[in-house]
Parts: sequence; structure tokens; C-alpha cells
Amino acid sequence: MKALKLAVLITILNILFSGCSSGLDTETLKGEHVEYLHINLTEMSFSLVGHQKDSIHLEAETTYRITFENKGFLVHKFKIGSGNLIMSNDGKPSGYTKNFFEGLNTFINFDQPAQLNGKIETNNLEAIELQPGQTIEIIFSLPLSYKGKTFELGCFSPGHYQLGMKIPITVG
Ligand SMILES: [Cu+2]
Repeated sequence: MKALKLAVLITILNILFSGCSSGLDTETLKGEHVEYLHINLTEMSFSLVGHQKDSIHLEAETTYRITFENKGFLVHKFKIGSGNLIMSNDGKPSGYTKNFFEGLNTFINFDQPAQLNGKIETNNLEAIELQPGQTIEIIFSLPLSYKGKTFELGCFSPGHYQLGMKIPITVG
């Protein structure tokens, strides 16, 4: 139950806790073009370090290692999706009708707090919640089928989306 306190909220079809760290990343990434991105979360925005601020561009057939770092003072719970916004009963946005990560094999590395460090593999990552100061790395390969599609990275902590904590993601 302690693991739930890590605040990595993941809806899971398939979850593997890997006790052995060797091979997980290196086998998956072998021979693929790997891009490293770092996205900072603050109140109330996402910013891609070293890039333009108003959108995030990804390329199909590329492997991404994206570090998300909560540099703010609040808890941020974010999702990536497309289609329409899902509204909760109280009329507030809670997510997207199409989940970016659905069917996408995704590795998650986390090391804060240190006693809970580990890796998760899932093919239905839905949401990630980061405490202030927390960092997580998401690794996935974008297939060709994503080319030309548009998504959005949005924060669904109460009120954050409405305050503008969202950024478009395009795939070329
Ligand atoms: Cu937020």
C-alpha cells in the first residue's frame, strides 16, 4: 500500500515491477533513435526545457525519454490525450476521451522518494501525479501511426486546466 503514496497514479492493464534493472531500457532502445526531453511543471504551466514554449513537437518512429519534474509548490496530476475533454459530475474537466498512451508500451522510471525507486512497464498509462520536487521519466517509442496527430498535455489537479495548465503536442 505504501507504493500508492508514491503518487504515481496509473491505470493499468498490464503492470510489471521489475526487480532487475538490467536490460529493460537497453534492449528496448537498441538501434532506435532516442530523444531526451525535460518538461518542467510549475503553477500553472508546462515548459519544455530548451524549446519554444507554446507547443511540444514529437516525431513518429522515434523513442522518447521524457523527464517530468515538478518545480512548483503544488501537486500536479497530468494526462496526455486527444478528442474531447471528459467532464466530471461537477462539470470540471478530468481528462480526454482518447488516451495518448493507450496501447503504447511505456516504461516509467522513478527514484523519488529513494526508498521506492523502481521501474514500471504498462501499456495503458493514464495519469501521473507528481508531488512538489518529484521527478519521473517516461520512455516510449512512437509508432508511424501517430504521425500527423495532435494531442494535448493537460493538468487535471482541481482548477489547473482551467487556469491554463495545458500545452499542445503535435506529432510529425
Ligand atoms: Cu497542475
